[in-house]
Amino acid sequence: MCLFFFFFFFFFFARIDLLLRLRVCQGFERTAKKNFGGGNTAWEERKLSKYETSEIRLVEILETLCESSSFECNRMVEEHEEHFETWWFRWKTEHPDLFKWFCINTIKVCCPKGTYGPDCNACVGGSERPCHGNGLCDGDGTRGGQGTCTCNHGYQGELCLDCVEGYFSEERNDTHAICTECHTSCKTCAGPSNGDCEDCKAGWEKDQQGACIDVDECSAQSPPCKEDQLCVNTDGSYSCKACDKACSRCRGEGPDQCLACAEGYQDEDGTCADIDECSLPERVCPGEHRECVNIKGSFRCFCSSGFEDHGGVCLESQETEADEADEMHTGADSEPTSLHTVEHEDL
Ligand SMILES: [Ca+2]
Repeated sequence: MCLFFFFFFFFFFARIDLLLRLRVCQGFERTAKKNFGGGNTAWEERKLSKYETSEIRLVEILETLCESSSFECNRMVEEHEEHFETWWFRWKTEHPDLFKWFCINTIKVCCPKGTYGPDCNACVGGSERPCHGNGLCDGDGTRGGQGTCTCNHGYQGELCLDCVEGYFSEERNDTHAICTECHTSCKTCAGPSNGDCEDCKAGWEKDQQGACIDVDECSAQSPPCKEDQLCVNTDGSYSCKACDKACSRCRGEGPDQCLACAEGYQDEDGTCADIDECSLPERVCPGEHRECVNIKGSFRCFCSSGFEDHGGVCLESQETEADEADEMHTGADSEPTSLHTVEHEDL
């Protein structure tokens, strides 16, 4: 329940703060201009003065406080209408800042910027620059929160004055700190370039000058990729890409970049091309009534039309009346020949 109210007030009054500050000013400005039409007679000045403090002008201002669609804001204005009237007729001159008078001092829901909690204490790092300008103060501007800091990226510590790993301190004293990101090659550093690294990140190593440079993993004695993969070096890393199907080893992409051809392929003028096994002098689909179909990198054997595979032997199909009756019952599609007898795919 407490948490609900915290969030409710936090978001609600963060919005009210902005709305009040902006809209009241706009309201004042707009309605203030209304009677500055022209001339400068005493009569006009009296009339202006009257309008300036009139309830009509208050109503006009209150009407512009909230977006018409913002139910919560409108309800709040309605709920506290008396407060606004009191302020308008009694405190406006003494406390011209409506936000401060209303939200901070009267209904005690807000705190001044840079302060938090029931007593509006200063945030860590002081109310002027909470978290030393490098983070967000918990509960800033509200009656809730702890006043502690959530540091911006690159900063750490209770006071947000220390740099995280991978950042270096450009400036640092008791109240100010600027942390800047290291060069992408550094794990830790003292400056912005790769020559300023204290330690290199994984995938980078120090050269003779002490700067961190990329490790070319692909040119290592035992490259990190599999034999049938292409190694691609990248800054700080590497990647492994499958060679073309036609290659068992490769130096680049495509069948013309093979170092050796994959099974089922052979070198033809520097490119690994499919072998047509079916046209080889030696029959690859032995046995009677067996036929061969060439496919990329392989071939298939199947029984000729009218024959079926029975344990590796193609025998004449024997479609009995019983079989036909069976098929009529099940409605199953019948395949006249078996195309699935022997497969040599992707060898
Ligand atoms: Ca690399």
